[in-house]
Amino acid sequence: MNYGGNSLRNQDDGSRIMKSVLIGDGAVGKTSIRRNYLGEDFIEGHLATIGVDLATKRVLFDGDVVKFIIWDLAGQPTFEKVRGHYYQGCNGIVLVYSITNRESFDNASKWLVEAYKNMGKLPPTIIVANKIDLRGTVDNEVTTEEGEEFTEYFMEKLEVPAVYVETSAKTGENVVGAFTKLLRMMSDAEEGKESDKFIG
Ligand code: G3D
Ligand code: MG
Repeated sequence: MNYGGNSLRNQDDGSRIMKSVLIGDGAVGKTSIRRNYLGEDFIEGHLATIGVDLATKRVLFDGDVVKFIIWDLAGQPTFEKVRGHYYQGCNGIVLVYSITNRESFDNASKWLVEAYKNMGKLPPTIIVANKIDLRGTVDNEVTTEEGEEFTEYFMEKLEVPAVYVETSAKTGENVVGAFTKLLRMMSDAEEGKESDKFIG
């Protein structure tokens, strides 16, 4: 079975397909971010047996219509085995934690290691610090500096293009900006691969 991959083309209309996967602890806002980004007009499905949501939408990117697929993985450890499958063929990763939940930040590296184990070399990744509308309302919140430092460390350690972004799925702040950055990185990575073919 083919769940997607690089340089995929939609069989219906030839448009590009980009596939990303949302990871992170439960309740950090993964589903909210995805819904906020995709708006009302998206197709969603749920694979109850393995706890995976799938949403897809045609988005305009670089003047091109792109079929953007977002897998939203359930955080339950019981699903760990089946989850591996959904990393395959992803062109981008969205790792989410909540600035109001330090544990979700501490677990961020575990999520990336899981992705790394399943994918080998990681595709472009955005590290999303969500719930910034709640800044200043909780003790021990995760700071911007910590998020940036983690992103730097991870980029060097796993040699992956990554950016740090702060969002609020509640107010919608920077949600579109975050996905636009990811699409840009995904597209650049794909073009890099294409041009490698000609150089090599
Ligand atoms: P998940 O998919 O990662 O498990 P959800 O997380 O998207 O289901 O969100 C978990 C809860 O956090 C939800 O609240 C949701 O409304 C809230 N939430 C998500 N993003 C934000 C945000 O940016 N700011 C604030 N203040 N809340 C957010 P409920 O109460 O429905 O469980
Ligand atoms: Mg969810």
